[in-house]
Amino acid sequence: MERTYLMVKPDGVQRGLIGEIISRFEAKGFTLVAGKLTQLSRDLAETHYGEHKERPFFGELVDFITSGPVFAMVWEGENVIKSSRTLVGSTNPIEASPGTIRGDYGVHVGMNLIHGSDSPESAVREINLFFTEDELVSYKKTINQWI
Ligand code: IDP
Repeated sequence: MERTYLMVKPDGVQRGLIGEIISRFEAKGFTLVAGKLTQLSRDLAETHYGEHKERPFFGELVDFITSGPVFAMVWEGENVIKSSRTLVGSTNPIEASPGTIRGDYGVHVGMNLIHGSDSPESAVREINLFFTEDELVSYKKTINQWI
């Protein structure tokens, strides 16, 4: 079963949207494997967003993501990587469809509420960056046969 890394960003935590965001992935039928409230160090933030190192917004992005606690999560399910990106919506909330998290709650591209892994390789890398193996809980939900 596929796993992905999702993270409620500091704006989502401050706005009290952790519960709402978790509800959307639960309602979709995905399974929560791990979750924790944590404050990112600059080092961890720079590693996580390493692919954007040369972009003009990199400094602003690292400042923002380290500006308050985030809620880090691992979710499991069929095609969860692609499917969760659909639930999250386009990077820029202006372009994100209504019904998506960014479309419903986001205003600014720099504060777009949530991060979601964009490929199987990123998912493995990001899960290992934020969680140890013993923090990942494997279990079966009997409802899964109906999803
Ligand atoms: P994604 O989060 O939808 O996968 P990426 O292109 O990987 O989008 O960009 C990572 C994050 O960098 C975005 O979620 C957003 O917070 C931030 N970002 C992207 N473009 C800009 C920009 O032009 N200004 C400020 N921040 C940006």
